Amino acid sequence: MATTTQSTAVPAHQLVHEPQHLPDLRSNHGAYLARSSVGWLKETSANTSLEEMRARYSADGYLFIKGLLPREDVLDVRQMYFEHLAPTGILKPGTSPRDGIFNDTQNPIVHNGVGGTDLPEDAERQRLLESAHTLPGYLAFLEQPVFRAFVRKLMGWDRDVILKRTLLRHNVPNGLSTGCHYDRIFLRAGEEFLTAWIPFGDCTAEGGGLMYLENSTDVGKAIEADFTKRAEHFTPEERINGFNQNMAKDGQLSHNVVELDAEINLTYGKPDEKRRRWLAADFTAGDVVFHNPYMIHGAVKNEDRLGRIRLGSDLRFYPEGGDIDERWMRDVWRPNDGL
Ligand SMILES: O=C(O)CCC(=O)C(=O)O
Ligand SMILES: [Fe+2]
Repeated sequence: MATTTQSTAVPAHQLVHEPQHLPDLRSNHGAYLARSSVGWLKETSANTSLEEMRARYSADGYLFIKGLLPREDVLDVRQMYFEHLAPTGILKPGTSPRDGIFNDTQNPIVHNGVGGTDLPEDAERQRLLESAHTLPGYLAFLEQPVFRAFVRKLMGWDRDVILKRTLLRHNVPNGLSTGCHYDRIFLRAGEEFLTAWIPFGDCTAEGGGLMYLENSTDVGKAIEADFTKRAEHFTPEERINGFNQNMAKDGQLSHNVVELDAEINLTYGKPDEKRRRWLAADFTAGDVVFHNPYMIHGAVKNEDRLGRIRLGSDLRFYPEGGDIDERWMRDVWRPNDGL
């Protein structure tokens, strides 16, 4: 059930809908965020004007488009991925790979995916995670002309380049999720790149979707300026390393969203400003969220009541000829690529 929270003077396309029950959001460690620190991502319908989409992206640092991609194509990738991983025992016996239901008799940590901190120890599991990134159906999905044309139109680019290193990340229920970060930590060149996060399957806020810190572009930039200052004496190799000694072990700002929220509020909150909330969504297959290099975000811990495995992919686009982090152009994701 959605209720409208703004006055009727606001044009219909700018209305923000606040369902009555905000989700319980937490990351790998720590408590749930207080409800007063939680909100919903602003939805944009696929037929919104380009001008309005650009205005939202620029003002909010993200653009959450409902139903941009054909649902069945997105679910085809989900099915393909879980058929590929099925030999690892990740799926509940008797369920379909298209549904992607976790076999909860298994230890979630053994079934860690890419990005949820440490990889599974088992070499065969790692090999399958790696080869999933070269499944022909997945690579074809990334090349969809309509989607790529949309990215160029949104950004006003004549030609786009998609980085070869995309990340297909699954998070099983009660397993580990991606920590909180902004993408520029890992992509050390170019100010203009665009990230598209695609959930492959329906995924509720509490089922491991992304959460974004509201209006955090400036905070990301301020943290980056601080890292840059503290890295002045570093060698160029150290500076380009997202895991350098300024950073947490795995380059994330934090795996505890409550702690990070308090720290950011203390350091960057202003008494006359409304406290920033963490914005989440119930995603459905076909949705895409675009975000800028400095927006702070992370994955919610997957506590899906239906046992669904969260699968998403992060794609990054640059304008052709733009300043690019070439390390991400070398190859698809590999377990030991050091990035
Ligand atoms: O899928 C995830 O867990 C993280 C995605 C992400 O950080 C991104 O798309 O930039
Ligand atoms: Fe990210």
